[in-house]
Amino acid sequence: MAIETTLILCKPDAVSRGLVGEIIARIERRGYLITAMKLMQLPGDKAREHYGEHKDRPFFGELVDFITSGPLVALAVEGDGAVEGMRQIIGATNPLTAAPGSIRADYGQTIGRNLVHGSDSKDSAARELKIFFEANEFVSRKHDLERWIKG
Ligand code: D4T
Repeated sequence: MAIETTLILCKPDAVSRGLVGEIIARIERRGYLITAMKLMQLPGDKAREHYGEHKDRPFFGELVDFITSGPLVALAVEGDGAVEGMRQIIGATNPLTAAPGSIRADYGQTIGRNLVHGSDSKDSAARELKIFFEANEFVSRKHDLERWIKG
């Protein structure tokens, strides 16, 4: 068992379309535990830091403009294999190739408006969580973890 914490963002299109509840419901139904949650408008410097790995890609400017264009909801999500598990729930980057039943397949149309972000590795998760949350903003879900996941 590898308990991991990953960063999930309900991007501005998800907030604007009223899909935050739907996304959170899917996270909770899987049994993952939310350990931090924040509704915020992301400042440009944090957006550039978050998407730093894409800084030389042609779509970098659009990416930063979009993620800062309106409020988003940031979540820290904990569970057994949560990094990979959340990528599964979210689906492939392009909604056209995302697995049926994933969030992007069910609600997305285009690659640039794909509703949700999930960290792609444990290292990315550790880096990204620090951009969105201070250490004192996490709660312990130890008892829920023991009840529902560790058994
Ligand atoms: P995020 O990071 O938003 O969870 O998406 P992915 O992990 O699934 O995909 P990514 O890092 O490769 O891309 C980040 C972000 O850039 C947008 N994008 C991507 C785009 O607008 N055009 C493109 O060609 C690609 C590859 C979509 C997600």
